[in-house]
Amino acid sequence: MGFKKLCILGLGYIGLPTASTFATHGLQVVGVDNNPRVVECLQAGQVHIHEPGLRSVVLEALQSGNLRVQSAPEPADVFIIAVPTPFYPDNKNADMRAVISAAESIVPHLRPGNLVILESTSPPRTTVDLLAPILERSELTAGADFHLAYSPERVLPGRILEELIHNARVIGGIDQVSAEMGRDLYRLFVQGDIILTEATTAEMVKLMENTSRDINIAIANEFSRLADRFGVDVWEAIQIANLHPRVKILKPGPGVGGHCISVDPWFFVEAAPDITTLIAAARHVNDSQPHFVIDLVRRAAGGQLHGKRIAALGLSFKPDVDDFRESPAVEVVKLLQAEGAVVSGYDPYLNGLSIDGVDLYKELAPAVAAADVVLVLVAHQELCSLDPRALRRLTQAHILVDTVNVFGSRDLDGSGFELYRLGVNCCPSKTLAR
Ligand code: SAJ
Repeated sequence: MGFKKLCILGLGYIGLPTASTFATHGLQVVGVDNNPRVVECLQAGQVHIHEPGLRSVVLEALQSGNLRVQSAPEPADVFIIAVPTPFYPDNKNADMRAVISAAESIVPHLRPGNLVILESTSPPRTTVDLLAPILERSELTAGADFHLAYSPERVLPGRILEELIHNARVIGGIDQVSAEMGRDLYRLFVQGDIILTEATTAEMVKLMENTSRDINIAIANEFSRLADRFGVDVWEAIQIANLHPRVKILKPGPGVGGHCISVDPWFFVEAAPDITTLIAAARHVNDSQPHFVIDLVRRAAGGQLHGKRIAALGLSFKPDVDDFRESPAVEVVKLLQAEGAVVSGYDPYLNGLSIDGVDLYKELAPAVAAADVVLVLVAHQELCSLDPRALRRLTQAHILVDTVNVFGSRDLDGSGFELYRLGVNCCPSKTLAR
């Protein structure tokens, strides 16, 4: 198709790996970010995101001269928009300001024959109803003069570079030619299947994937509450249920975090509130899960949290990443503080996180030394391989609360810990608060 130059707007968790991968596959790539710190950092050859393998791909792209980083777009054959689409915290409506301003910044540079691709997760019909009209301010017509497609990113944080190349990619064009041009572009590095469809279908596919995962985690979390009430070990029950060939229950935990699964289902609810009861209910279940963790810790601590010193182990939104956005572990810490507990935190991936009134450590020993309760919130590798006896030697605490089943199958005999686990009623005399 003769693409030579690509301009990619947004150099975050998706934009930066995508820009670098296109650059290492021979395209001239202009990476654009409106955050001057990101631009300066990359221009100085530093990478602002922790993601396995990313640093070396970015450096290779920069050193080859194929990747340039700057604060504004310039003319190109292809424009990719990969900016964040969070929600407004008060009403959970999609905050599309970054997409709108990225699209507006492309308008002066748009030329006949260009291809524009939106990758940001967006409410249904964004490409046709929001993006096309903005780009048409260029006096070019979508479909006739320039091409337009939606292609969602579907990569898992922690495995981004590998999944970028090997996952199936969906490309939804506003017409057939747009979709085919998108396929020719991504074929430069995508080794998985490339499926062509139309733009609104591709938008829905993305939202359906994350919504279905959210609902599946919500049922696991609700099972953990039921198991607690009925004196059952939810982890054992799930393992047995999953032996059924058509059952695949996910894992309960302190809740659902990150910038995708805890956000995207709301885009459906906003777009069609009258027909999304199940989706909204699952969101409420997952958002309320930190309260059940608090209840468990309160029971483990003997009925009250006020004045208790609690060491929270793991603060990121999921294991083995340095991403603390919408982290349920952080929410648990804040709820504990609100109950008057004195909280310290440990996370081996700490990078600039701060929580008012909480001492945070990258090392385990200072976080747990003076604790009354040790609370495990994220199944980081470091915690999965932790010997309970070694942990016990670091702390005066004898109460261990495990919300992610790190210690469920471990031998704690002789460790001196009393173990309390999410989804296992360890305190049968007291029932769940909610
Ligand atoms: N979680 C559980 N129990 C589980 C699985 C996950 O409580 O059994 C929690 C995690 O701890 C975390 C949250 O859910 O707090 C989300 O983690 P995740 O690993 O399920 O997903 P993300 O947010 O890292 O990435 C998802 C992926 N989507 C799906 O798996 C359907 C990824 O492929 C998407 O590209 C990404 O969202 C995105 O950017 O939309």
